[in-house]
Amino acid sequence: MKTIFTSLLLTSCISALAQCPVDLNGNGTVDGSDLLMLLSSYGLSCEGLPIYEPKISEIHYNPSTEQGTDTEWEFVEIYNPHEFGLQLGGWKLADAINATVPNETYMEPNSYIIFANDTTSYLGELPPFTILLPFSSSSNLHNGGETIRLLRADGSESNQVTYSDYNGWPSEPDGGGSSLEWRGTSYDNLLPESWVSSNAFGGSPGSANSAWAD
Ligand SMILES: [Ca+2]
Ligand SMILES: [Ca+2]
Ligand SMILES: [Ca+2]
Repeated sequence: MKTIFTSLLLTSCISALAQCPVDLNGNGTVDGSDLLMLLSSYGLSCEGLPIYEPKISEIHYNPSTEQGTDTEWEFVEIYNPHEFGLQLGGWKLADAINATVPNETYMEPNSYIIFANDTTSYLGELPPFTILLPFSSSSNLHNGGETIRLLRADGSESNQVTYSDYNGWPSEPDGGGSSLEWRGTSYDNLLPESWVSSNAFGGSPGSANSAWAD
């Protein structure tokens, strides 16, 4: 009887983990330690499970002519707001621009990756330990707006932002000198009202956005 109960419990645990294959401890794999966290904190339900993934946090789609050309200075920033580091090898940006995160890339807690149209512009310009990666050739950010998708290594979508320069989106980032900055973790970054133009000329690549200051 006891054996049957144990095996039933084990079966339901395994099916719980299969339904919500979440890398709870952010170590890059879903395994027994995630199962233990799942059971101790969330029981057998996936409801309320946190998702530890980065977010698209800043878009510099039309640098001002004072700063230079778009080809030199465009960037997209993603931010890991979690207390866990994240394995991001094989993740991609798609649609507006294409870029691939190299295998074995580890994103520290509370850190940033900058995808730059021209990485040489940002060499030595970013805070230490900011990961700097290139757009793949021939992609760029349209000045009228488009969709940026952040894809997991398996190709599924983690996050997307369709930015614009009107319809509730701030227009200053469209060549006025500032970037488009996400207001932070309590704002849905899909919505225009969750974005503001940066206080800093050229934005805040690799650093906290203007609206996050205390
Ligand atoms: Ca420009
Ligand atoms: Ca542009
Ligand atoms: Ca920033």
